Parts: sequence; structure tokens; C-alpha cells
Amino acid sequence: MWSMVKVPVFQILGFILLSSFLHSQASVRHHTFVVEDTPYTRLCSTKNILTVNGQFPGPTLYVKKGDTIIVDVYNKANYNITIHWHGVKQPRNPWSDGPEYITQCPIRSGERFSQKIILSDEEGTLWWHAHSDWSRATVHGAVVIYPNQNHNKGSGYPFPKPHADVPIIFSEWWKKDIVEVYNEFQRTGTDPNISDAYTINGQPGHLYPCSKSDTYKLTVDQGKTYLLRLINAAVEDILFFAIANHQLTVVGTDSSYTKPLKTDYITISPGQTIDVLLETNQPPSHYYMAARVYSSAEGVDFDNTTTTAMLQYNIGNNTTPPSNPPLPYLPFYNDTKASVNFTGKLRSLANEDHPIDVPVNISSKLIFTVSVNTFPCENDSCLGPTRLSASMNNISFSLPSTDILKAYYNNISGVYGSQFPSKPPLVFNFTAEDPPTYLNTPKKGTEVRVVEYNSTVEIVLQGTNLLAGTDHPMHLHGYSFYVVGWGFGNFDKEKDPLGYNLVDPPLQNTIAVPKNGWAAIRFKANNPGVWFMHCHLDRHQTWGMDMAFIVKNGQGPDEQMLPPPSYMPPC
Ligand SMILES: *[C@@H]1O[C@H](CO)[C@@H](O)[C@H](O)[C@H]1NC(C)=O
Ligand SMILES: *[C@@H]1O[C@H](CO)[C@@H](O)[C@H](O)[C@H]1NC(C)=O
Ligand SMILES: *[C@@H]1O[C@H](CO)[C@@H](O)[C@H](O)[C@H]1NC(C)=O
Ligand SMILES: *[C@@H]1O[C@H](CO)[C@@H](O)[C@H](O)[C@H]1NC(C)=O
Ligand SMILES: *[C@@H]1O[C@H](CO)[C@@H](O)[C@H](O)[C@H]1NC(C)=O
Ligand SMILES: *[C@@H]1O[C@H](CO)[C@@H](O)[C@H](O)[C@H]1NC(C)=O
Ligand SMILES: *[C@@H]1O[C@H](CO)[C@@H](O)[C@H](O)[C@H]1NC(C)=O
Ligand SMILES: *[C@@H]1O[C@H](CO)[C@@H](O)[C@H](O)[C@H]1NC(C)=O
Ligand SMILES: *[C@@H]1O[C@H](CO)[C@@H](O)[C@H](O)[C@H]1NC(C)=O
Ligand SMILES: *[C@@H]1O[C@H](CO)[C@@H](O)[C@H](O)[C@H]1NC(C)=O
Ligand SMILES: *[C@@H]1O[C@H](CO)[C@@H](O)[C@H](O)[C@H]1NC(C)=O
Ligand SMILES: *[C@@H]1O[C@H](CO)[C@@H](O)[C@H](O)[C@H]1NC(C)=O
Ligand SMILES: [Cu+2]
Repeated sequence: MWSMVKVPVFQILGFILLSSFLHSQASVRHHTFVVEDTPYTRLCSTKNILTVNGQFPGPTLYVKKGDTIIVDVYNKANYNITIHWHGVKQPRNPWSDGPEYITQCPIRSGERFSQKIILSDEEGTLWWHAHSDWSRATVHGAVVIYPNQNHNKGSGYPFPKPHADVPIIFSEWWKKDIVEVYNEFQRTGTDPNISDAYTINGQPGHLYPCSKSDTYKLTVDQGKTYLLRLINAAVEDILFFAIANHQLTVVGTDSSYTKPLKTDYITISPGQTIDVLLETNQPPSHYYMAARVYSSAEGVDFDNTTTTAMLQYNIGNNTTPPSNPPLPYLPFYNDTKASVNFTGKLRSLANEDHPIDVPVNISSKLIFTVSVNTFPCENDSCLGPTRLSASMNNISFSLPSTDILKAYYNNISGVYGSQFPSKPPLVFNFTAEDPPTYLNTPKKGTEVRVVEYNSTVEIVLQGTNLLAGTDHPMHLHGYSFYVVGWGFGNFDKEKDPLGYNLVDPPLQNTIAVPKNGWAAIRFKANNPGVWFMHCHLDRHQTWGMDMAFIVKNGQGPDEQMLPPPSYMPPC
């Protein structure tokens, strides 16, 4: 074959030079992540937390669209760890994706693992976090992806270049060691203890006892536009966020631009990122920004506190700041309408410079129920009469002890099954007031769904009211997907697709399936590998609201998974 295709050497050189010119902005960047135990004081008590490079939140990675990052992860802590690059598609390279026992075995104490993070069309904000047990509570940080100016006019942004940009990371703080919280709820079979505080860039803010000085402050000049890169890294909670006296303009989510959306508050799911423009157009003063929970499950305890940070205008040195800055209005904690009213308004930018590519001819139509369940309590270990669990299509996912990717690549049998169902095994009134309790117990399994390369996939994620209906922020690795529709009640396969948005649906990697409702997503399976899908509320993930896709290789050399790196952590 090769002898048939005679390409003069100068043409090849020319191609290489041209390619490197077109991509001259893209580069390879190196980082070292040292995972270690570090003492931190919050809410007047000190404990050791897992950090990266001693920082909480962890270091921000600044990159340009299309860059590749090499991160050498060195585990100096006493726990197993893995790191996931949330929302980075990693074309053909699931080896560095990170979920424990899905694409790799954990990096054990004292070991190193060099991860290659391949960016492609992502632009905006993503983040990285630990993906083993609950260590992501403190092991997380922002990934800021600037436009590659070579490919665009002006600044590269589809809006005027902001004066400055600032990651704003929400997370959750427990006074107790997160390992104890995790082990305890695993043992007792109940809900985990709720957190003691939410934080903004690691600080709880003024409204908690004993935390006057623990406040994140953002100092701004009047009359400018700032790009705030909001990231919800909370372990368990969807949040509302707002800034007193200021409107926000949403311009992106999950590293994809949106049509500008003016709003007084946002709803942000764990796993999701939202980019907003903030115009400092108010009288120079101090204003609170605040976040608190959106929690829709009845009878489930939650952290009902409010975290704040301070937006401080640079004011003359003679002016004293106000003693009582205004707090923003936030929707009530169970205001589902306010939550979906915001989320349902997101639209892809979908213009000439940022076209969309929504699959219209679907080859693989899937329906997955997402449910909270119970198992009988085998031992007397449980606190309640049953052990809480969760499932997708009535299968409660069990993590294998060898990672699925390795088993798939090396044809090792007995690690996983390929029988994840394309639809719920039983059709019932998913969102009924009181579904019969005999439906509550799922099966255990490690099942994947195999899809052909290039197939066009639609998944309807259907929430159920088994045990307790609630919102489920579902996250897919390896892909972004178009959210083409959503609604309350049971998905109607005749009527509901008629209302799909195929013109400018938002492109996301995490979608909150509304309480007792559904969401429909679409993507083209052109990234071969093993890709995890799960609820980003960590108790649900731990209980088994997970599954994985195997996307098969295509024909051409660019349609095959890359070979594994020379070193993968062993099991
Ligand atoms: C969880 O909460 C219970 C009840 O308040 C308490 O007894 C227990 O010590 C807590 N456990 C952890 C790990 O915080
Ligand atoms: C949560 O806090 C709000 C006030 O911020 C209060 O009105 C509400 O009753 C609280 N809900 C619960 C369940 O504690
Ligand atoms: C406040 O004082 C500092 C130090 O003297 C100076 O650098 C700064 O420019 C002053 N700020 C304003 C807004 O006048
Ligand atoms: C929200 O909670 C309040 C009590 O805190 C309750 O009266 C109201 O019915 C709840 N709303 C919804 C939509 O569940
Ligand atoms: C939803 O948003 C629109 C416009 O932003 C507003 O007029 C309407 O009152 C909102 N509805 C609810 C239920 O919050
Ligand atoms: C849709 O896909 C099927 C099967 O792949 C193909 O036969 C058909 O021509 C496609 N239709 C359109 C409109 O592209
Ligand atoms: C129940 O007890 C058996 C025997 O002690 C143990 O192997 C098993 O892990 C326990 N199961 C749970 C869920 O704790
Ligand atoms: C696994 O099986 C496939 C198909 O039979 C084969 O092409 C491949 O070489 C096998 N891989 C290994 C590592 O044995
Ligand atoms: C399903 O349950 C909901 C809530 O109770 C009810 O409104 C609806 O009519 C039920 N649907 C069917 C088909 O029975
Ligand atoms: C799930 O499967 C179990 C075991 O077969 C069955 O008892 C239960 O009713 C099923 N539940 C649903 C919702 O399909
Ligand atoms: C996959 O789709 C791409 C783009 O449409 C096409 O170029 C390629 O040939 C397809 N590959 C396979 C194996 O279908
Ligand atoms: C750490 O990972 C190794 C390798 O998979 C495993 O054998 C061991 O049980 C893990 N340790 C803990 C505490 O989970
Ligand atoms: Cu969930």
C-alpha cells in the first residue's frame, strides 16, 4: 500500500510546517501534582485534608484550546488516589481519564502516575478532581481554557475581552475527616452526615460562627467587566448562587459557549461549570456573593447553611466600607421551578464561528432510569431496617477489582458484563406518588453498554420516585452531549421528541435530571474507549447510580484507541 502512495518529502514537510503553524498556539505543558495530607483550619477546628501541592482548592491549570498537559501525579498521602479531568474528552486516550477501577487502578501511597491530558475543542472552564472514594471533597481545582487566537478574530472570545477572569469554586466542608464520614455511611447503610459548611474558593464566609476572617474577597474596579468561572465542586449538593445588586450574564457552560443569558441567580450542579460576565456597574461599595443549596428530596437531610464571599470595589482610601453590605436574593431551598427555570434557558451560541453538530439520525436510542433504592441489610451492621443503594436501569453498579479498560484492552474475562440494558427492564409509572415497594430492590452488577464507533446515541435519563425522587446531576466521561429536551413526569416517546430543540441545545457534560422528570441527551460516539457515566451526587455514585460505555474502535488509524502508556498503576 505504501509504495502506491508516493508523497514527495517536501510535501510532507510542508504539511507538518503548515499544521504546526495552524496550531502554533497549542503547546504541551508540564505540571507536578503532589497529593499529601495537609493541616487546614476552618470553622475554628483544624484537621488534615488531602490536598494537591498543599493547596485547597488545588492549583488552577491555565491552558489554551487544543493544548496537551502532562501532569505527574505523585501520591505522598496514605490513601489510594486517582485524578480525573472533568469534561476533557481525551480523544482516543481513556488511559488518563482517571475514574478508579473504570480506566485505571488507584495510585497507591508512594507511587507516581504520569497523566496525559489531551484537550481538543473545549474552550472556557473545566476542572479536575480526585475520582476515588470521597477524596474529591478537597482534591480539586480549576482548568481555565483560553481561546486559541490563531483560529479566531480579536481576543478569540465571542464577547469583548474581559478585564480579568477569576475562578470561583464552590465546595463543601466537614469538620470531621471525610474518610470517617465516608466509612461511616458505608457501614451504616444510611445517608452520610451532612457537611458543616459550603465554601467559596475554600472559605466559608461571614455567616458561620467563628469564621469572620475566613472569607474570600474579590477586589474589582468600577466600570469593568469580569469573567467569573463558576465551578460546583460540592460533594453532595446542587447550589443557587447570586451577587447582591448585580445581574450576571451567562456566556458558557461546561467549556462550551452559550447565547448570552442575563439572570439574577444561577443554579449549578456538582460537576458543572458556568461562565458569567459580571459588570461592576454599581456604586463603589461592598456586596455579598452567596450560595446555598437547592435540595428537592423530601425527608432527606441537607446542609441548609449559606456561604458568602465579598465583592469589594476599589474605593478611596478615606472611605470606610459599609458595615452591613447587602446579601443577594436566592431562591428557597426546594424551589424546583426556580432551578429548572434557569437551567432550561441555556442555549448553545450556535453561530458561524461556533457551529453546532446535533445528531439528528439516531442509531442507538437508549432509556436509562435513575433511582434511589434499598437492599436488605445482610448483617446487623445497618442503622436502619435496610441499606440505601441506587441504580440505573435497576442495576446497582459494583466496582470491579481490576479496571474495566484494562480488562477490555487485554481481553480479560470475568471483570465486567456487556449486558447493560437499552431500556428499563420493567415499565411502571416511574414518577408515581407511591410506587410499590417491591420495586425498590435492584440487582447488583458490573455491566457496560457497548456501542459501535460513530453511532449516534440518544439517552433519555428518566428519574424515578422510588424511595425519594430528587434531581440527579448525571455526568458522562469522554464526551459532551447536547441536551435536546427535558420535562416532568414520564418520558412520552411519541409526544416528547416533537418538542426537542435541535437548533441550539446546550452542549454539556453534566445534566441535572429534574426531580420526577427526564432529560434527553445526544452525542456521536466518535471517541473510542471506556467511559464512565454516573450521578455526580457522591452518595448516589457510591450507592451504584453508575454505568460505563465501551465505544468500539472504528476502521481508520485515527479511529482507534491509543495504546496504553508505558506505566499504568497496577491493581
Ligand atoms: C455523624 O452524625 C452522628 C449524629 O450526629 C454522630 O453521632 C456521628 O459521630 C457523626 N459521624 C461523623 C463521621 O461525623
Ligand atoms: C432552611 O433555611 C431556611 C432559611 O434560610 C429556612 O426557612 C428553612 O426552614 C430551612 N429548612 C430546613 C429544612 O431546615
Ligand atoms: C490607597 O492607598 C494605597 C497605598 O497608599 C495606594 O497604592 C492606592 O492607590 C490607594 N487607592 C486608592 C483607590 O486611592
Ligand atoms: C418547600 O418547603 C416548604 C417548607 O419548608 C413547604 O411548605 C413547601 O411545600 C415545599 N415546596 C415544595 C415545592 O416542595
Ligand atoms: C422564570 O423566568 C421568567 C423570566 O426570566 C420569569 O418571568 C418567571 O417568573 C420565572 N418563573 C418562575 C416560576 O420562577
Ligand atoms: C439514517 O441512518 C440510516 C442507518 O444508518 C441510513 O440508512 C439513513 O440513510 C440515514 N438517514 C439520513 C436522513 O441520513
Ligand atoms: C456481612 O458480614 C460478612 C461476614 O462478617 C462480611 O463478609 C460482609 O462484608 C458483611 N457485609 C456488609 C455489607 O457489611
Ligand atoms: C483481544 O481480542 C481482539 C479480538 O479478538 C484481538 O484483536 C486483540 O488482539 C486481543 N488483544 C489482546 C491483548 O489479546
Ligand atoms: C403516574 O403518577 C402520577 C403521580 O402520581 C400521576 O399523576 C399520573 O397520572 C400517573 N400516570 C399514570 C399513567 O398512571
Ligand atoms: C429490579 O430487579 C429486582 C430483581 O429482579 C426486582 O425484584 C425489582 O422489582 C426490579 N425493580 C425494578 C424497578 O425494575
Ligand atoms: C465516522 O464519521 C466520520 C465523520 O463523519 C467519517 O469521516 C468516518 O469515515 C466515519 N468512520 C466510520 C468507521 O464510520
Ligand atoms: C488501594 O488500591 C489497591 C490496588 O487496587 C487495592 O488492592 C487496595 O485494597 C486499595 N486500598 C484501599 C484502602 O482501598
Ligand atoms: Cu443522583
